[in-house]
Amino acid sequence: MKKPLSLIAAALLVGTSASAMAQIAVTEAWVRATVAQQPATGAFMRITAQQDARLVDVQSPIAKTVELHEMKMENNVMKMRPVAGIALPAGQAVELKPGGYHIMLVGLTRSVGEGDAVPLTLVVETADKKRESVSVQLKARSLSGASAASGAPGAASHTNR
Ligand SMILES: [Cu+2]
Repeated sequence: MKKPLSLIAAALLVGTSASAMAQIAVTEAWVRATVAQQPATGAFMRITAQQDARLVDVQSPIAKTVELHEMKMENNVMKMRPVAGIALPAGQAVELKPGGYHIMLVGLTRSVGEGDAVPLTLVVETADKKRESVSVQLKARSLSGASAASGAPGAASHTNR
């Protein structure tokens, strides 16, 4: 899923009119703080695109790979699987949250303490296949601080590799 940043920059340069931009708004972005040696963690946020778009890739300097995941109940078991992209319908807030779609930071290169700011780059593709990247700062919250919102058995089931 990794794309060299230089390619993205090039795509942005040749992108013609500003109206073709997806104009992404990201709010309530946070990442789950980790405990020692934890290899992966989840990132969550609310994304609103002004035009139909898809979140197709994510990068972070603190993770070797970043995956898009979907979590849902199947036969009473909460399952998580990678997805190729997440649809961002125009003008509609899409929530990435525990128990639903989320961003998975895999192969953490450092631990994430509560209150840390973690940089993330979202790569979004518009309907006309133009890509743009959006920089986001995630605020690290502890498990308890996140109140495990939807009661997802979250972190424990994030071991599918
Ligand atoms: Cu996950």
